[in-house]
Amino acid sequence: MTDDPSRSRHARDLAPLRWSVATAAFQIEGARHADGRGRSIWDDFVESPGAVLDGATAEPGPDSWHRWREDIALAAALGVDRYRFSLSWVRVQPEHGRPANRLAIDRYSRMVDVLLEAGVTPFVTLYHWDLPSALEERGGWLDRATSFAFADYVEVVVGALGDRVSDWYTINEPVSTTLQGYAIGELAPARTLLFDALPTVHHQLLAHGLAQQIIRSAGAGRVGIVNNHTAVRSASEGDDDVAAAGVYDLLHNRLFADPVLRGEYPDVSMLGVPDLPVADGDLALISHPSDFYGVNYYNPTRVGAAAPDSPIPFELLPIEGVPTTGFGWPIDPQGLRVVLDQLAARYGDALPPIVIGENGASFPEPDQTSHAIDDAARIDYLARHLDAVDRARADGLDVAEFTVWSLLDNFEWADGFTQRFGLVHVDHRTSVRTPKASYSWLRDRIAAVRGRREAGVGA
Ligand code: IFM
Repeated sequence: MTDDPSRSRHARDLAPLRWSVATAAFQIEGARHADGRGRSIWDDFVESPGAVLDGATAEPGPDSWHRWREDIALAAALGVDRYRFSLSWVRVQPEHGRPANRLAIDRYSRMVDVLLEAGVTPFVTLYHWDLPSALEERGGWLDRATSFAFADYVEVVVGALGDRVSDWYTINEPVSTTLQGYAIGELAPARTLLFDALPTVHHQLLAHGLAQQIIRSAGAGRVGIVNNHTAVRSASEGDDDVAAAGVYDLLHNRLFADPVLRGEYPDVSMLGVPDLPVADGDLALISHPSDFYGVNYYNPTRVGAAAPDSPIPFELLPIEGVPTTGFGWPIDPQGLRVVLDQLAARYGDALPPIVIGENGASFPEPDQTSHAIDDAARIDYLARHLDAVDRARADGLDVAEFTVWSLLDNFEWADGFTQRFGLVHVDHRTSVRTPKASYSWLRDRIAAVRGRREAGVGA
């Protein structure tokens, strides 16, 4: 227990940590042309030559559109409290302004029922990056109208599932959409607008606010946003590096969290861009208290001053001397603790319980296997990040849930099928699922923690 007022709770007061595993629709569903699905920016991306590293189109992959019962059985046997999955906007609303697609709604509805029957709480992500192409053609997240189109889709979903789903993430990782999707073009919609991408921050947050309002008015349970956070480290103590690290921290972390948790945007004038397109009432909606704040954490980021001719005022630098994942991301669980501490210090009482919405790692693994892959590096990664969470809770930080990304090997966006994050191996040609050693490890860990709790030993 510290004297810091933002950590006023003692570990004894915290509810037991909940366990979850996550997936996302476009990454696992495959079957892009089945059952009346419409077209999203990710269809455009995968069909653009050279955009995806291995040329994969997300099909068949896990083919969860058809094999979803296997996924639920795997989640249930793991012993998780919840399954985090996203809905495909273009399956639910293949065409904006036209009637919703009954086939998709019924299929998601069955999935919710089967999860509940299996004793696993459905935790629905309303938006995980697959914007309808028709909306992108009208400006996508640069256009305020997209926030209201999203609200229209959320009304449909909440009307269909809100009687049984009581936990909702609104928008997943708005920072990735803004920076990688609209600023530098690594992800769909592959725009390269640099700081002219910033209106997408506000329109995604407005979409979050509108969705939250709809869920609240429907009495449909608990809701919050989930963003990717990173611990930003300055390359040196020098003023230029420290200033550059501050700008990157602002862009990656504060630009999204401040309006949600503080009701205001940080000053972005140093980027030489116009103010964000905020209308009256927007910030009140965006900062309306949520039930949780979602944090996806993978790695810290080292930042230094940019070269004088660079169009951006910082440079992302490698972190030497630490192990890395298959993506080359530095492994540093202490970075997760830094993120949690920063959130507590910056937002104090305005910070609701934190839900770790994603944590996990890809490592090189074979495309085919006949046995459980011994993914010791993933076990080590997860164990060390879980230890960081346990220590944070012991120090009174209210981290309510830990979610592993991902239940399954899946389509890793621009990297296609080349990065495997799953607890369960998937043969992307046959869709056959084979649990890895990390799956058994997590199942045993969850069971052991529950066993100790039931025996009255620890939380
Ligand atoms: O696969 C992604 C996920 O869709 C969003 N968060 C990061 C993961 C790993 O890159």
